[in-house]
Amino acid sequence: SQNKVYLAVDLGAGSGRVLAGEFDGKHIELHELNRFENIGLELPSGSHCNVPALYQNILDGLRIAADRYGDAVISLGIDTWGVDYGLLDKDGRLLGIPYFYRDSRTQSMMEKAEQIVPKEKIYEATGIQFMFFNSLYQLLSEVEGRNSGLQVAEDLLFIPDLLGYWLTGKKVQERSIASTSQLYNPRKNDWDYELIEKFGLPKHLFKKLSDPGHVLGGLSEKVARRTGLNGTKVITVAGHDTASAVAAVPSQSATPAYLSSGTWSLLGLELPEPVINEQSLADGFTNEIGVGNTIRFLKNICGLWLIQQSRRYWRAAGEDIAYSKMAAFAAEAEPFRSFIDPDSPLFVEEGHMPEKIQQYCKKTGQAVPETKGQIIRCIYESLALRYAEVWQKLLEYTETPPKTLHIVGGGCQDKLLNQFTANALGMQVAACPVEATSLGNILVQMMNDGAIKDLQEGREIVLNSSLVERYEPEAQEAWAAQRDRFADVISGTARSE
Ligand code: LRH
Repeated sequence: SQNKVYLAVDLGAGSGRVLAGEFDGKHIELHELNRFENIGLELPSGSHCNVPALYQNILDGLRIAADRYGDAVISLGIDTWGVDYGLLDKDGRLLGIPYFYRDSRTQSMMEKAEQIVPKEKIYEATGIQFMFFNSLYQLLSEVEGRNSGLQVAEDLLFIPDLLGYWLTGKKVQERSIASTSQLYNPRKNDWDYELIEKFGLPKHLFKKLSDPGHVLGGLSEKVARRTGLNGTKVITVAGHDTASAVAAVPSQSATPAYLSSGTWSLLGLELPEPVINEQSLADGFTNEIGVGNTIRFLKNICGLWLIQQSRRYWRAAGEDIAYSKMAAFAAEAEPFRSFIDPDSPLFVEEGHMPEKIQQYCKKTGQAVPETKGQIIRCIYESLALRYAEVWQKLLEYTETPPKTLHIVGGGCQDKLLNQFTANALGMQVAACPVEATSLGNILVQMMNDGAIKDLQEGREIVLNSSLVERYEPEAQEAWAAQRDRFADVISGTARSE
């Protein structure tokens, strides 16, 4: 009999893709149907996300799926980066082009929010890490600016919900993506209406939440005609990409440890219940919602953004260097020359990354990296040492420390960084799968379809479908010394949570 095919639409802040997962009863084989860049729109009103262009690219991917797989396509699911959203009027029309989270409109909104509700109270209610771009601060900037869209909006849809609406005509707010807003209460399993009211946000925008694994609807007639897909259902998967990625972590542990490595590095544990207390607030840990209402207890660390931005800088100067080449440069450079704090506010905004890294090193009295290799090595080692710092803290939250850290996502292709991570943490690292996000997206569709009974079974299928590479810690004495040096270097500099 024919294999079943599930489609995953997976959009990151940097790029998007449509993939097909073919399931033969034992393994999932992924095929990329369409890959495209997620290019922001710089307009007089700010930095926007070109959702209409993403939508066209999704439709192109679906057409390819129809040509290639026809009736074998069972369903599709959509996941995207967190926090961003669109507002709709009473007729379902988009009110303005959605903003990109790095837009400067959230400047000083965190302080503003804390004047209205104390930081401790916001954390107590939501358990979410304070990041300047959370939907809360984006929405607060709209309240402050008396944004006309917000005043007439009938619906607020996060990006995966919005794209799902365009495909099906059905509107929902899905729980995992809603939990990234910092307006969701993981203990009440609902929006925190008290916060919503205190911040002056229209209450009617926060509706009944839907869980991953339900049928959103069939493709609208228009979409079916345009793509040639008939009878394909859209399933509400874990709309937050990180939630989908963690769903596919091939771990057998009771509290799986993962590093979802992309533009951001999300390092944490999967826990059954939220952990919201003074210590987790001080440590800056977040409690996002996963498949099956699990908790992603993790920290957002500035990740490959540093590498992506450096690459872009050199490309603008006329040198297009592949990521593999960048890693090769780093491998040849002298070890432990200088460190940065990846989470310094200096690196948050776009542009001039290598120069900013040099500035940081100069300011902290270190050797200034000059060559590309020195700069990239500085990023890699600093990332690994930052992971180690966060890992030490994470260990305080579990009585059964996992023996392996699973690195998933695009960043797990970077062998040098994987090895550095094993060295810095002093533990085994298992790298794979690269496309964890799409696999997690597909697993939820398979649960809906009855092809698998639960996530546990799904994770076993992922393990059987991928080639996991293991890295054992090396050079432990040298790295232990560098952990202390790293702590000294960064101790005097500011940190954005
Ligand atoms: C990763 C991610 C992360 C969020 C950020 C906005 O793509 O979803 O989990 O914090 O983007």
